[in-house]
Amino acid sequence: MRVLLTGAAGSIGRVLTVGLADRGHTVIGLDRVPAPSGFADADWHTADCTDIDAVLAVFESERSRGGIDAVVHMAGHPGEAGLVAALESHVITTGALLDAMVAHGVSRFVYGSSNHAVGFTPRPDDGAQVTVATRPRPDTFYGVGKVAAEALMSLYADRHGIDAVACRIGSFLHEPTTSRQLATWLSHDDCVRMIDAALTATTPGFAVLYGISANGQAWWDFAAGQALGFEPVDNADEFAAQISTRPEDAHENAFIGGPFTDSSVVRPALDRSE
Ligand code: 15L
Repeated sequence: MRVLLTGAAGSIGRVLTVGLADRGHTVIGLDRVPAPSGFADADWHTADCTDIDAVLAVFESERSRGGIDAVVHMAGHPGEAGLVAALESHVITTGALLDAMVAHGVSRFVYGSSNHAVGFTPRPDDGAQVTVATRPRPDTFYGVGKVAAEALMSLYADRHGIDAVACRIGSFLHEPTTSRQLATWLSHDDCVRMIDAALTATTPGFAVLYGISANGQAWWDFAAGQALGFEPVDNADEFAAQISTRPEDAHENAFIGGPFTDSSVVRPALDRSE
């Protein structure tokens, strides 16, 4: 598939660029910054996804080169900011990309959503796993942005028939380093497996899955990902012996969103210092 990858210069983007190419996809990078080394200039667009004209220009210029089959949207600020910044970073960008897809007849959208869309969900204490049917329960304005972006995807799936898969990513890291990450870790290779499955699943419509590795201590249900063909392989348990306990573990393990549920991240919705 010819895949337009937003946030291609970011940490997840760089892993996906290599991993998706290894799986036979042609990756076209899009980011606000110039191409990192390893990207042919011809396969790169420097543009801001909040700018619909810039996004449309990317789709237009790719038309003569074989077009775009799918969008993988990983661009966006990966942490907490004010509400306006969160809406721009996660919702406006998603809206601009979905509008460009409708205009150009592109029907597959894969989104880097986050566990923080349901971050204030208490961790089940009976060994049960949280499913994708749990209600949206953001822990931050970041999480609110992810919930709203998922809602837009649902709208465009119903209204325009777009296949839109929201991957609620856990902790994308080389290795887990905390107790919570024994549950939430997503390895680099499993991230590539997840996105490849979301790209190639047959007519998923609007779907949500949890983006974690095959962690023995997972709090989140694997079924939704498996239904789309995502079979994670790595397991954070392999690193458990090297992870020491910390005083903050109890708080981090109380809710899905871990440190994002801490009072230290609380700020006004309309933060005038931004
Ligand atoms: C995320 O969505 C964040 O982008 C990342 O910074 C981590 O906080 C991660 O979730 C996590 O929950 O570990």
